[in-house]
Order: sequence, then structure tokens, then C-alpha cells
Amino acid sequence: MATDAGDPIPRFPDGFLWGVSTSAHQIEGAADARERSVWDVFTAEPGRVKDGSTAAVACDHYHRYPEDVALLAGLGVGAYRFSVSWPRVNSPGGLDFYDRLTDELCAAGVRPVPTLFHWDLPVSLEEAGGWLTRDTAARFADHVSVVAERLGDRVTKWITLNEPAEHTLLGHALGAHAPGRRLLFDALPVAHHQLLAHGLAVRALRAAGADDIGIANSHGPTWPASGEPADLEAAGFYDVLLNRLFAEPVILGEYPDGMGELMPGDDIPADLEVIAEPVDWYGINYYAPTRVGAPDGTDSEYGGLALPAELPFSVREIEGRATTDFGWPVVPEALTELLTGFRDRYGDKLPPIVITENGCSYEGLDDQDRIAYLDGHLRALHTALEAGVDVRGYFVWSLMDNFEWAEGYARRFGLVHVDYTTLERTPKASYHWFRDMLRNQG
Ligand code: IFM
Repeated sequence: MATDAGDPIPRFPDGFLWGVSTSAHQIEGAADARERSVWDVFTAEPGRVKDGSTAAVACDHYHRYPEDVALLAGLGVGAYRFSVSWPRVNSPGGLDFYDRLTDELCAAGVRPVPTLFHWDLPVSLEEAGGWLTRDTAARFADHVSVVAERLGDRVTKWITLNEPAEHTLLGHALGAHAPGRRLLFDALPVAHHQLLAHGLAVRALRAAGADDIGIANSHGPTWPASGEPADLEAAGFYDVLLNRLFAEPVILGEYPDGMGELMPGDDIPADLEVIAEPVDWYGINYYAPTRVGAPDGTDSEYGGLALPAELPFSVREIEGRATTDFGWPVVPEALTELLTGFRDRYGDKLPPIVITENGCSYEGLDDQDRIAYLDGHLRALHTALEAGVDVRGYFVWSLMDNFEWAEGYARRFGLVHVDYTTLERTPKASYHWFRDMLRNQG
């Protein structure tokens, strides 16, 4: 891949927050020290995870967190985004782990940034209806209050949910992720209830005194396959489903046209008031743009995901681009397009942005492709800042290789390599590159 290697990454503003991200189920292991989650059930079913693996041990971060915090300190990041496992918090002594982790981070001078839900719903709640049930949003607010009460003296920056779009689409519409439901458009209540949970969580965090709160939504530009009306219509619909459906309730307090009517509940305007509870910043997870056309009557496959023919769109290849090991196209300039597009679409209503995830899967310790990916995306991010988009931080996905959901351990996103037999951590070339980049930033 072509890079501007050698040229330093341009300087970001003073106070810009640099970090790396992980999530509980993907790294912690210690499954016997917590209640079961939907992912424990899902991974136990044959054929659900490509390599047949589970996250029972994963990176064993639960036991090895001091070593991992030392890696963060060595990297020189200002912040670490991790997630708090709801099933662990429900289990005796579970919150103690996050207490210890928070103390360790603070002692190392790394700011803790917990995400309060990253897809690992407790099985007990799934059995009560999961995200198809409105009550789960209220239960989430209770969970948030418990965590905030315990950690709020040291944690000042919070993330409510991770990628409700993917959890709706992959987990409930297509059945590719836990809890494995294949409801297609009947999965829409899952979107509404997660958004409601987000709004209730913001209120619970404010009640606990928090004043630095965001959400991590995944977004990417949608590129129509052609200028034909059928392709434009399909791409517009995809954009609503993956981008606008999750951004607009939070940012504008409204659903895109026609979507509010499809949502469950007696009083959607009242719910939207909760969902639009002001956030202090808006988190964007960005990986790649998507090229979308009219349905072509066949099942298709995109980055490991099976897309059934009955969807009202089809995902097409972006030609002429390098792809990551996951098959995702590498298009750094689409990050600039995404951010300026958000600014143009939402104007003054758009809160400051934080890139809460960006990264790529590649094999190998000498991961020059990852360096090129990060280099290109940081330049693209800087271009967006120069164009006047208010971006306040950037987090790499991920600190270390981990359990990549339905792909198992086959996809390596880490700056640090994990040997899943010995659990030994080895910083990759990209770790050293990112550390040096941060030093240059001063
Ligand atoms: O590993 C995931 C993460 O859990 C959510 N965002 C995308 C990452 C890479 O697929």
C-alpha cells in the first residue's frame, strides 16, 4: 500500500485525546468468574464461530491486566477505552475487577474510558426478551447507575453503547452474531430499545455527576453502485439503516422519515426526548465505506457476512482498492468524507466528534500494512480537522489481538500480538510506530 512514510503525521491540536480500544468479551476471559452472556450461549452452538472457538480464556486480560496496562503506558496513550461486562457486574466480586483496572490505569497516567455495553447481554436478560423488550433499557439504566456509583470517583469519561447498529443487524436481523436471531426487519425494536437505553444511561450518568459522555456508533459513507435510480434508492436506504437511523435520534431527536412509525411503543416522541438527552461528544467507529446497489436477486457475502437475497440492497465490491485480511477495502479519504458529511448534514447540532474505533486486521509482527492503514487514516482525519470538523480524539481498534466475534481468533486487529497458546504479548511494528507518532505529537 502506498504511504507518505517518512513524512511525520501532521500535528493535532493540543489536548487531542489519543487512545486505544478493546471490549470485555473479546479480551477478558475468566468466564467462570461471571454470569453467562448471550455470547457464551452463541459460541457453544456448533457452526456459529468460524474456527469453533470461544472467549472463555481469550487474552486472559482479567488476570493479566497489569501487564496490559504497562503496555498502554509504554505506548504513551492518554486514554484506554475498555468495556464493562454487564454479566460480570452482576456476579459477586465482578465490579472489583473494574475497580482494580481503573486504579491501575490511573496509577499509570492513562485515563479510563469505559463503554457500558459492548454486546454481551446477560443470559438472564436475554431469556426475559433481551433487546426486543423495552424493559431491558430500564435494566441497563440500573446497571449504569451501579457502575457509575462505584467508578465515578475516578472515571470521568463514559461511553454508553457500542455500535447498536451492528448489534441490531448482525445479532438480531441476520443471526450472524449473538443472540443469533434472524428477524430481518422485525429486528427494528432492538434498535429503538438500545437507543432508549442510551438516553436513559445518559440521564443515569448525569445523576451520578458525569459531565463527559458519548456513544460509539459505527458509520461509513455509502457509495451508490451507479447513478441509476434503483441503485441510488438502494444506497439511500442502506444509508438510513446503518447511519441515519442511529445518528439522528441522538443528534436531532428524530428518526429519518418513515422509520419512527416502524418503532415499538406508545409514545415515540417522548422516547425521542430521552434518546436525544444531550451528549458531550459523539463517538464514531470508522473502518470502510460501503458500495451499495439495488438487490440483484442473489445471496452475497461481504467481509465474512452472508447477506440474503431478500434484503432491499446488495453490497458491491469497491474495485481498485487494497483490502485488509477481513476483505474490507482500505479507503482513508472516506474518513474525511464521512466527517465533513456529518458536519454538513447536522451543522450546529453535531457535538464534537471522537473517533472511538479505527483499525484493520492483518497477520504478522512486522505489520507494515497496519502502519500504512493508520498513517493514511490519521492524515485523512487531520484533513477533516483542517476543513473545520471539530474532532477531539482518536482511538485505535485494538490494543491487542482478540476474539473477533463470529470470526473467532482468525482476525488480528491488535497493535500487540497475542499468542493464544502461551498468552504471551508481543508488541508489533505498528505498536512502535504508534508510540513514536505519539511522541512526535508531543
Ligand atoms: O471487534 C470489533 C468491535 O467489537 C466492534 N467494532 C468493530 C471491531 C472490528 O470488527
